[in-house]
Amino acid sequence: TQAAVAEAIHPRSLSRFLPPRRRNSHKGESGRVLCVGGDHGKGGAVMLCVEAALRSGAGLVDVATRAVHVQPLLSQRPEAMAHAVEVADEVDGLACAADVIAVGPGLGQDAWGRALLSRLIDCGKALVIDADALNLLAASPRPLRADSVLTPHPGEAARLLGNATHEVQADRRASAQALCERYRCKIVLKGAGTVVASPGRMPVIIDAGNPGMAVGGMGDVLTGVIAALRAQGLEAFDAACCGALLHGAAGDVAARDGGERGLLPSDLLLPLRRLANP
Ligand code: NPW
Ligand code: AMP
Ligand code: MG
Repeated sequence: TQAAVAEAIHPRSLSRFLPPRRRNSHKGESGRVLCVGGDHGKGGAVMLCVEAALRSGAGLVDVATRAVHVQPLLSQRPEAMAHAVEVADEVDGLACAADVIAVGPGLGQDAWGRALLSRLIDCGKALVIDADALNLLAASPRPLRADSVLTPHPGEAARLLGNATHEVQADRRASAQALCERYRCKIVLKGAGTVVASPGRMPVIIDAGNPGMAVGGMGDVLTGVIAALRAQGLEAFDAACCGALLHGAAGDVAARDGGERGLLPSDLLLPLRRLANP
């Protein structure tokens, strides 16, 4: 079957996806990303997503989050444009202005997150869907744009497939293929040996990353990276492959510098910048 074969890609391939910027390039050309998430108690997740999008080269980054997170976010990262969104329809104008929307980090699964996700799917923009947005989607599936990128870890993949984490892990390539057939979009199945899959295509295995990356917030960084690459014009499958490669390679640089144990998602931010300029 198709799931039996796959192509492995290595950080050497980054230059294939990431040409130098044009000399007279402007921020509009690098795209506008909107990051949506950060319910009460989970503001850090959307913040990591924002920082990763900026360090991966997005031209402009907006964030829609709970009011309580706006001030801390701006004092940490003034380059971000932070908007308090307590009522879901307040996100519409931001969604209209965006080239790509990253939704899910810290979104929660209550009425707030559910209403936001629903409006963002309706707005018809390119989406990168992660974390709680995947859990909400698993609970009530919706048709998605074919160029949407879903970034489940094995636990989220199991919820999306209606099986158990150990079944996902027993055949990761087949699980990624099953997800793209069910949801008709691009899948990044995370974990050691990340699998990137798209309907009718040979899956790609990412030859980068390390067990130091098994720490809360690491996936929230990946979401921002992929969204930034989409905003810079990479098509969805390329953005998914290149994003997972950049993220894994940044994790490897950070682990070489200071070891795997105690590695933090924010340690990836500067290596990301370096690797995004191959
Ligand atoms: P098990 O137990 O093996 O069946 P959840 P979350 C599985 C936000 N965050 N290999 C494993 O399942 C996120 O953005 C906020 C195998 C595990 O118990 C989300 O919105 C942070 N299994 C929200 O929190 C930092 C694996 O999944 C279960 C696996 C909840 O996200 C943290 C855990 O997953 C966090 O990012 C692997 N490689 N990886 C912040 N600073 O604000 C995962 N599993 O229950 O979906 O919870 O991923 O923590
Ligand atoms: P999340 O569970 O959403 O925070 O995502 C974790 C991120 O770290 C994903 O990009 C995983 O691929 C990566 N990661 C976690 N554990 C490992 C591992 N053992 N080897 C390589 N990458 C990992
Ligand atoms: Mg996650």
